[in-house]
Amino acid sequence: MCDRMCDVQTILKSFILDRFLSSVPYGEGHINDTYAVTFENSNGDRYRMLLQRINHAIFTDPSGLMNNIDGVTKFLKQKIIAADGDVNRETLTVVPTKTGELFYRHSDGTYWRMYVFIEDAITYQSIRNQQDFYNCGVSFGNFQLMLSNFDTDALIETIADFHNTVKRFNALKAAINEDKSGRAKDIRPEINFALEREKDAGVIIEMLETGKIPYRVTHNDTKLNNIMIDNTTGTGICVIDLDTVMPGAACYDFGDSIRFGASTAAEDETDLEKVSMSLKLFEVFTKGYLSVANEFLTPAEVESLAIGAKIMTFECGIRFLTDYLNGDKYFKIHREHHNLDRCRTQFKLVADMEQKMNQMQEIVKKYSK
Ligand code: ADP
Ligand code: GN1
Ligand code: MG
Repeated sequence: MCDRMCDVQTILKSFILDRFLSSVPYGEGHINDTYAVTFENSNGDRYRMLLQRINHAIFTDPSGLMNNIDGVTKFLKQKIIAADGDVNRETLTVVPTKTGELFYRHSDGTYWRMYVFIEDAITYQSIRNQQDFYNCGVSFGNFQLMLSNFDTDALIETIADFHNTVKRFNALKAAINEDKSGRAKDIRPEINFALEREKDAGVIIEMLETGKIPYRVTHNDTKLNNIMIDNTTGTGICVIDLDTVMPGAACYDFGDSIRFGASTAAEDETDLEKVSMSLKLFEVFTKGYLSVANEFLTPAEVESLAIGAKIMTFECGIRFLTDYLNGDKYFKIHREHHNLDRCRTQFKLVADMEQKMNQMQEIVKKYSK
């Protein structure tokens, strides 16, 4: 692991003094660099920790970011204790440095944090069965419910305008005009698909800004692989990747879950024939999410869910397309044209959701109280 972590010992020793045994790159996130690190304590017991290099090109205020995560996880821990839950597995636990900091700043300018490793649970890139996705809906509903009385003023915006789809759209227009990588001429169909839907970009922001729907504490990145599924029970045990927990719309979380989890193919599938939004999966997630969220959502928020799924998918497609035009500067890529492939799956899903919007709205109605 020494390409990015050249001074492993210094970084690890700033958190834990036990004997370091090994470290392996871990997970499939697009943003941070993650490692599973094994230690051995003085009794000879082995245990793992989760080490992450915070992507500080994206999260430009690592201190504010870690304060958010510390505040949210401590708040969640109180609720978990009150509900007699397992406080070490049902939320992330930040491991502070030996000097009590929430992260370590290395002399090479990189930022590192450590979490307790949640064992006997796993994240999935695609669902194994419908029950998994129902359980995810329950977990993300619960996450919003537990944070519904968290003080939003205590949170900084870790990425400004993260789900402001209008600003995302404007960034796309700028990227098309600048055409930094000279790729615009080859992707006219994708560019046109986005430009034809300019009016969609403002839909959720307008609902928030006019007060039609309230700001809530939302996760904002509710991909399937940001939820740990317990190996024994198969239920969602812990919502992870809390970097983007910020005030937002409830339908951001609902929508992003559908975008990723209700797709019949991977986010970067190149055979678009395989890509569609499964109404069956949409239904099981909606059923799980609303079984909890009916408790706090307003009627207008419930009404925003199906459209939120489309807008979040559109926004993600725009972001992949923008990054492709800008020369792949934001999302990690693993092959040439990776961001274009990702953009294409998102736009295929958007087109499919446009066809299925009435049925999606009916399903939401069926499970709302
Ligand atoms: P990214 O922001 O890059 O997506 P994540 O925080 O989601 O990074 O972490 C990447 C992966 O690492 C997750 O999908 C999950 O598989 C694993 N992971 C993250 N946190 C933990 C943890 N505390 N315990 C065990 N595995 C974890
Ligand atoms: C990124 O970090 P990860 O892989 O969970 C991105 C999300 C996108 C997602 C697309 C901070 O999520 O917003 O929806 O990729 N996170 C950030 O897969 O930009
Ligand atoms: Mg993640």
